[in-house]
Amino acid sequence: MTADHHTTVDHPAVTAGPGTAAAPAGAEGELGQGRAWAQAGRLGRAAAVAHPNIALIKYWGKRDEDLVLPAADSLSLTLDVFATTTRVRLAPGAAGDRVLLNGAPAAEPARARVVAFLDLVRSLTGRQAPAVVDSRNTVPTGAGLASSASGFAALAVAAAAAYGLSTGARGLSRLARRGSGSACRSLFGGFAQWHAAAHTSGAAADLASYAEPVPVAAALDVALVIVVVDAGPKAVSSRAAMRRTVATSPLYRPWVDSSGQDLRQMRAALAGGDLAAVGEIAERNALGMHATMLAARPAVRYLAPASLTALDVVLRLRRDGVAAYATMDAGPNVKVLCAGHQAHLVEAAVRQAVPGASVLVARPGPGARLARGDGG
Ligand code: 2P0
Repeated sequence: MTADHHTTVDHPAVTAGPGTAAAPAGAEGELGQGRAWAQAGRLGRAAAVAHPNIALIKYWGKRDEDLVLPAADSLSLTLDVFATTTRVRLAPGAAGDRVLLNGAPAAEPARARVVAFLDLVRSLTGRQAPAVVDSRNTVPTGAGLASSASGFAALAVAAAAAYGLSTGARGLSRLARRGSGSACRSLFGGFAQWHAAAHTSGAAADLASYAEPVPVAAALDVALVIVVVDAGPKAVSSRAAMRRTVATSPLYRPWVDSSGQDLRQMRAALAGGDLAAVGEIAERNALGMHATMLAARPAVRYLAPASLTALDVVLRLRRDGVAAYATMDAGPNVKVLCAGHQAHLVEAAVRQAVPGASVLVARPGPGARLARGDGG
């Protein structure tokens, strides 16, 4: 960790904007400055909960691997399902960090990523104690269902509180980003945009690259029907896949350029409450991202036969007048964006057409926050 990283992460707290659930309710004020936060720092232990987010405008490719700076802005919806709860307890006498994932010692490379993240928090706070991290996911890990987003968002909040880092939601978003890019968006509830700050580099970009809530028309009623066609871990990690895509895909640059336009149009569609436009933009952005991977050398193909069956159902629903739009991440599972009041129609159609898939309906969920209990 360089001195640069040490000084640049530690910037003044910024009040979380409207639409975020990161700030605890009541008089405690902003996450990172309330009484519960101060107490966690004194006791050296904290627990936090975070939910995954699904990008409607995708993050795919970094311009700085060390600082986790993306090539382009992305925009996501935080869900109300698949929460991760993470407890961090400082263990001053221990020989090193202990990392538990769903009750068992974490395997590599997950363990090393958590230890590197704790090293970053230690460098920011000057507290050198090792820690015990106990993280519990309610989502299959590594299956393209955003477990690293909820995982590192919860870890960022719990570790920052336990080590006594005083910062706001924006600082925590920047911190979570260093663990896993998409995690910076899970600090916030509902829709959030992660700024790439592509016009800057190094320390200035590190300061400017965070997520924040996006204004959305109050009337916009959305649900995401999640079609899990395969819950197993993927063959190629998203980190490796995006690296290969950036390095070898001739379609990558054109997609990044069109993604900027998608993002501007998406913001307008969300502000206007135009579900059809939101869905169309999200679907083309996701399929374009998969096209960049298919053109990588060698190709990265996450689409499975059952994924295509699910995509066909979405087209059929639209032909039948149901506003349903697909998005996919670094895995074979399909997420269908639709109106909340029509989610049951989409769910039934998918269940019938994709036997063997597990299907559940998610809705907009809250941002990362300290959990009840002291994390002990
Ligand atoms: C996203 N994905 O925007 C995109 C779309 C997958 C496809 O963010 O290397 O686990 O830890 O920064 O955040 C998955 O990438 O990658 C991801 P790292 P991350 O949600």
